[in-house]
Amino acid sequence: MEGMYLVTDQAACIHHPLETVVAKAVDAGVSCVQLREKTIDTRSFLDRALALKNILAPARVPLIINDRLDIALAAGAHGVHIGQSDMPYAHARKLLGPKAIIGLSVETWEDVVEAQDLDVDYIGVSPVFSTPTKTDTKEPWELEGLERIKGYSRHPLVAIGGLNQGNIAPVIQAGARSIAVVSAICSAPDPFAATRALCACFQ
Ligand code: TZP
Ligand code: MG
Repeated sequence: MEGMYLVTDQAACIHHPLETVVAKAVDAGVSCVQLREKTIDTRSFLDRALALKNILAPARVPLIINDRLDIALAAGAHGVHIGQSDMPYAHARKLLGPKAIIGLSVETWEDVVEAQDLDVDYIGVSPVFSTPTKTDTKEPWELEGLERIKGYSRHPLVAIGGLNQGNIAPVIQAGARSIAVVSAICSAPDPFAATRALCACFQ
C-alpha cells in the first residue's frame, strides 16, 4: 500500500458518476481503490464491485471492499478494509486466505496495540483530521498521533480523514505510506487533475 488510495462515497460524487471518478483517478495514478457503500442493497453493491473491478484490472490497481467479505469474495476483489466493529481480523483472514489484502482501521491507542499481533497488511489511521465526510469518528489523531503510531507500529500506515492537496505533505513526512481520500477526489470538478496533484505530493 503506497501512494494515493481512493475511498469511494456515492454521495461525495457531486460532479461525475462514481465509475467516471474511479476511471479518472486510475488514469491519473491512484494505487488502490476501496469501494465503500453504506446504503445500497447487496445486489447493487456486488454489481458496483464488478464494474469497478473491470475499470481497475487493466491498470492492475487493487480493489478493496469496505467491510463486506461476502462482496469481496463474490467479486474476486483483492481484499477488504475492516473497522473495529466489523468482522474480526482472524475470521476475515480465515475466510479470505493468505493472499488477500486486509486493512484495519485504528481509532484508539488500544486498537494500535492490538493490531501489533495481527498480520494485517496495513492499518488505517482514522481519522487523522476531523472531516465532514464521516462525523461518527473518535478523536482525530492529528499529526502528533500519527507520529506516535509511526514510532510504535510494525504496520504500513494509511492516513485517512480530512486530507487534501493542501495538508498531506506533513502527513507523508510523518510516516504515512499511503494517503486515503474521499472528497478530495470524489468531489473534485476534475478528478483527474485532483488525483494528479495529490500523487505529485509523493514526489
Ligand atoms: N474513515 C475515516 S475518515 C473517513 C473514513 C471513511 C472519511 C474521509 O473522507 P475525506 O473526505 O477524505 O475527509
Ligand atoms: Mg466498517
